[in-house]
Amino acid sequence: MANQVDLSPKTVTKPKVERPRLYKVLLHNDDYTPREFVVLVLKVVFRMGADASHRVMMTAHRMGSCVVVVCPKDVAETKVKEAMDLAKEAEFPLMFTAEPEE
Ligand code: TYC
Repeated sequence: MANQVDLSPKTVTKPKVERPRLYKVLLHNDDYTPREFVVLVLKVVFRMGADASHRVMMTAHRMGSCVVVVCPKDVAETKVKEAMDLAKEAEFPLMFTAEPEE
């Protein structure tokens, strides 16, 4: 009969809420870029304060690299490009990369 149509859902859909993967921006050491320039880039591009930018620069200097920030992929890639553009313009080999967080 028309009034006995089973209208109950036939499937159960599990909500799949996946967080967008975060990316880390890494600063890499080199032998040529002046320390003051690295600090300037960290301040201007990553809006870091004097103490934090100096600490991150020194960590990269001593350890070879340092995580600058963890953020969504598009932000990470934009920051890397802005920082590398400044370095290229100043003709320093300073390197930033972005990679997915584990
Ligand atoms: N090692 C550079 C020097 O001695 C300074 C430097 C620090 C360069 C950190 C890059 O990511 C870097 N002039």
